[in-house]
Amino acid sequence: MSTKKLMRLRLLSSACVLAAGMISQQAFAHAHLKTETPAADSQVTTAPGELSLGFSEGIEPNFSKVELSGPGNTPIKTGAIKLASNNNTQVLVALPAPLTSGKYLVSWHVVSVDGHKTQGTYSFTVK
Ligand SMILES: [Cu+2]
Repeated sequence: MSTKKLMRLRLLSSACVLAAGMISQQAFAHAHLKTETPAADSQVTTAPGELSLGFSEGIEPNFSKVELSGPGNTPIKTGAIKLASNNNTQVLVALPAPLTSGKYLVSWHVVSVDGHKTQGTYSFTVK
């Protein structure tokens, strides 16, 4: 391996260490939330049967958590985190009871398959 290549590798790995140290959703190669259903800031007229969160990296469900709170900050009971079959970037959370109308906040903390933690929140409204 050439010295130039080695240097580049070193730079890359130090960048990853730096990124891992930051509490940031934008950090390189960590699991960023890319899509969500219901979508962030959306208003839905039909109460969703589940929450679906699509990440940029594979997720470790045993170390990840998705919490939902409803109007007045009420915690909403959800099913356990599941991954979509054949897609470990897609997190599914069942909603056993229909959501009443109001604003909901989704709060997620995930560990990606590379062992890094990311977290974030978004909300949606059921009309
Ligand atoms: Cu990472």
